[in-house]
Amino acid sequence: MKKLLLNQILTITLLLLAPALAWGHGEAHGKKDPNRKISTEEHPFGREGDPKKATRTINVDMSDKMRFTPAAITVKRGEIVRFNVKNSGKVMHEMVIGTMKELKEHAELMKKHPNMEHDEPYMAHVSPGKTQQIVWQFTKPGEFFYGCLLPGHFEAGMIGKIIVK
Ligand SMILES: [Cu+2]
Repeated sequence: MKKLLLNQILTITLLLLAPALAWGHGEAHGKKDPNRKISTEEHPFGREGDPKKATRTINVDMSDKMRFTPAAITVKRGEIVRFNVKNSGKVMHEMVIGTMKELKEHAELMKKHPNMEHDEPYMAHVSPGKTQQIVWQFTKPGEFFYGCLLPGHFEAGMIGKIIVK
């Protein structure tokens, strides 16, 4: 009798979990698609990097205190960096790499269209408790930034700096 009850509980738990698991799979589209080719598009702040050629790994943490840790990163020109972007908060966060001008424009756009779906090689939209990767090659020297462009987060200081030497 007790065993039967346990089985029922397990079945119910699995049924409740199923949509969550399916949702997790849904996130595997876009740039997470394993058959997708690496973009060759050049941006003012570099280009997408081949994960197999990554020469450095940097762990970036995002928190509900609206902060990135670390908040400043120095890389060498040409370096292919794998960013492991972790959301240790309880709300959605994202890391978007760009120039300050691009990030500001993008943040404005997000305010007008809060549910805007986007997925580019230079961004990681991360659910609470999850980790996602960005692999990026910094091809030009200069000062670039990364920000969380969810409404209010950028303004609250959720921003970091990348110096390419
Ligand atoms: Cu955020």
